[in-house]
Amino acid sequence: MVLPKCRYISVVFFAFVVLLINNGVEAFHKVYPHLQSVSTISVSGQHRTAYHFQPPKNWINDPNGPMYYKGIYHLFYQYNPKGSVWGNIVWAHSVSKDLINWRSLEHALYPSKPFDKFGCWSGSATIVPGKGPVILYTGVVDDKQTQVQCYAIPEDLNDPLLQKWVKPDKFNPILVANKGVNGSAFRDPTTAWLSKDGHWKILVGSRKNLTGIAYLYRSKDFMNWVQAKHPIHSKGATGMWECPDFYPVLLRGNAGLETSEEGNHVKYVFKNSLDITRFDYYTVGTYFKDKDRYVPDNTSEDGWGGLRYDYGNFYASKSFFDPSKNRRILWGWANESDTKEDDVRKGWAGIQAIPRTVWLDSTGRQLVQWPVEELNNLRGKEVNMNSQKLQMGDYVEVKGITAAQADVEVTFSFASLDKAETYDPKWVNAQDLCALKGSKLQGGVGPFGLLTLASQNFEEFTPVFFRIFKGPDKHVVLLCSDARSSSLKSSMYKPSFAGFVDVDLATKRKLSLRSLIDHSVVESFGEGGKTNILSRVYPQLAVANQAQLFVFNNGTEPISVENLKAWSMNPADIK
Ligand code: DQQ
Repeated sequence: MVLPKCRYISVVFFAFVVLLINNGVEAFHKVYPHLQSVSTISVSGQHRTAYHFQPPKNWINDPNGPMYYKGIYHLFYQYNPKGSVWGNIVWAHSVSKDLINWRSLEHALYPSKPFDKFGCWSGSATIVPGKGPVILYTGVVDDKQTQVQCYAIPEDLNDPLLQKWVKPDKFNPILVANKGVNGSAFRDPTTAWLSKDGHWKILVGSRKNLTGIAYLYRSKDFMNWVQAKHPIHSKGATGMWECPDFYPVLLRGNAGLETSEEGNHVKYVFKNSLDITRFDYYTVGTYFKDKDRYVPDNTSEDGWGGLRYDYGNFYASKSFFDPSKNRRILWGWANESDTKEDDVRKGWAGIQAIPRTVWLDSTGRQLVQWPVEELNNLRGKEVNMNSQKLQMGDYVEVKGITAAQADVEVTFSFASLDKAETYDPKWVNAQDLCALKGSKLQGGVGPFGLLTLASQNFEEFTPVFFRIFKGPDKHVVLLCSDARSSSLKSSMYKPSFAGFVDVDLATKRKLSLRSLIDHSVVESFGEGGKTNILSRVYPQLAVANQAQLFVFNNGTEPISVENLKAWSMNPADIK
């Protein structure tokens, strides 16, 4: 879809304003020099998560270099060891046998060399046959934030925990910005893939003015890298492309593929994290290997209006292939939505979303994501609801579980779509539409869904719900995760996050929803993981055993809760 002219102009204008506010320096993370090293004295537990990954204290952001090595999952992440706002960035390192329970190790990378003196920023891991894991990361060399790409290798390949990492002087930094490449917007190398022509290839995110760019580099020995004549992909008016990710997916089936796999059974996914919007966008397309160019399919809009991994708070994500279960797994960072002052008071900021298995939908138009199956091992007490009718205005409580720390799977059905409201083609922005038509506004088919983290008298609640419209050719399905009433506290970001769901209701009159509720996060998967939304929320009343969970319907068409299963979740063991 091409952006209408007025929208294009406003996008460019907005992008300029953003860049100007940042004095032309990249927007990446807001810098609060006075708070960067304010050490954490105490950690507030009220909104800490029980089963989403977070370290005991301080700031975290992007997941880095996830991999599976000798029976162990490794997660590295951007971390401020000195405080709970962004700054003093190192690669923290945690290990796990099941992606859910984690043990932290010493920091893997921290500024120690001239080429990373001002920060060890994001990057990826590649398991190089015959060599073992190699980390590629961005080193910041000066206070002007000049960026170069560096590598690190394990000190002991026999240690499955990979506890010590070294940054050899030979070949480091492996990449500096060539003439014509913006050296302060040159970062986040991808996992490498090995082409049939014997070259390793990686991408590095960048921008030239407002054009987002992913440069491609080739190497025969993984150490000497040469920039390809043209980028693998670029797009005007999208700004800096942070944390690009590029990987093959099976055309049919949900198994994952190793990053170097190629052939006719494969499509490609190209993801970038748009610094201007702070959302992760992807396209599905074709990789022309002889030319080293990626072209999105015409069913995948490229840019601001395109597909997102998640229509909520989910950024700087990174995927990896897990050979032990033949799947591709996606990690993403969920930032806080409260204020910096709150974060300093809390003594922590940032969580990782639950790792998600990712594969290509049978339509070929989009990805599907689902929480890794290991999460189910935390499920405790279970309650069920079957064939529960919901008339307009009905709220039925799901009792008997810990509603602030739960996993809920539900299928809703409806007999007819006749009452669906008419869709106005002007409603292209799902989040605005969700704000316009909240969970309490009576509809035709919907709003219906889950009311999570609700306080006793509904002073606070976070609804996750569907609303169905009659479009010109087919029905339009909206999924909302609306944080506007999530907290009585006013000074924070409470967005009405929403996305459209690509589903054909002509053949089935059902929609499914799964929500992972974990104190300050509601992470939802619509229609089996086609449209996903993570919201960060900070209830003041709907906390611990004061929180309640409901199913509800505010549409005139009766809704049936065909089947609901909800579990109290046990805490993960994260040390
Ligand atoms: N975070 C890192 C950068 C990356 C950004 C710095 C994305 O490498 O571009 O902490 O959140």
